[in-house]
Amino acid sequence: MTAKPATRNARNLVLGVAQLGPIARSETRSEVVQRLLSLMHEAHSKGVQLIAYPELALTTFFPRWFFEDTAELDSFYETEMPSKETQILFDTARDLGIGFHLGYAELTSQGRRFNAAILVERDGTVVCKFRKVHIPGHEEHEPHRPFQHLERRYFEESPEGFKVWDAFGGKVGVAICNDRRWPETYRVMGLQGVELILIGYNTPTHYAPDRGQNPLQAFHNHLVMQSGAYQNGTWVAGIAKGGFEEGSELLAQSCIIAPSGQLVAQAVTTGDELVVAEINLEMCRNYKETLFDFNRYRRPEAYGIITQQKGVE
Ligand code: ING
Repeated sequence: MTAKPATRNARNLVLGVAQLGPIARSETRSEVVQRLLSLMHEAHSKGVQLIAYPELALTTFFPRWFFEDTAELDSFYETEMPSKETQILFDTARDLGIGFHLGYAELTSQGRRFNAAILVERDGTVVCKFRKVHIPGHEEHEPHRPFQHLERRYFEESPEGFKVWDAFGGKVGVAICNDRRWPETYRVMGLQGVELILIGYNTPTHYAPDRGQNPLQAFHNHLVMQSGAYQNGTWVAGIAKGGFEEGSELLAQSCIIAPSGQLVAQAVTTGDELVVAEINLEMCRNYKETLFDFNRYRRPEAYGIITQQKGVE
């Protein structure tokens, strides 16, 4: 009988990535919330302590259409969080002692629109509300496209940037969809000691500006998150809204990635699917205190170009 290998100092967290399948335009908030609750109960039965839902998890991906009528556009936004329909999600999570991440479209009382995500601790306290920094797509209606990607018309860029919060026994950060493609997203949080980054996404597999990228969507999706995880010694969770949604094939491939860059769990369907892994936040030290010891090896004084502001001649 070989001796049981000594367990590394563990700071474990049971993480549940709650991938969603398509949400129909006609689906009500309450119908969607029922799907979220079903995944939450499944997560609780599996000992999950933090469940993460995708970007814009309460509605269909509405930036695929051009709305002239503001009232119809407004119907896809939340003016309060929790709202009447999501209060049951907050109450159930608190009763079950499970924390959650939820992406949604935010319409503020000043009329400002953000692609947002809220992070709530197991006792029901709100850890943070994050707003998407990198907004992809286009601003004006482009009728020639098979479908629109009007995020730049419907959302403002976050003024706050990327922060890291003490929660779930570690240092947690949030990014949304296109944010995951920019190395700065991970490094700005890496410099703050992040140990887990939650990234919801809605990614059409058809990319109108360059169809050549279409067959590479799954590869690029994991490439950027695995690189970001490894180069900053952090866990990364990618949470998809996937499947054939209102005529658009959305990439699934939800996953949990270790600080080594390894995929430790991933979805195998394009529908509602819970992906669970027990992650050891202490594993981040294996990279943060060796290869990526920023204080010892990183050379900001040699990176002159990175300090230039956008558009500076
Ligand atoms: N979606 C996409 C994303 O960055 C996109 C935009 C689509 C980029 C297809 C590349 C290819 O994943 C959002 N919502 O940011």
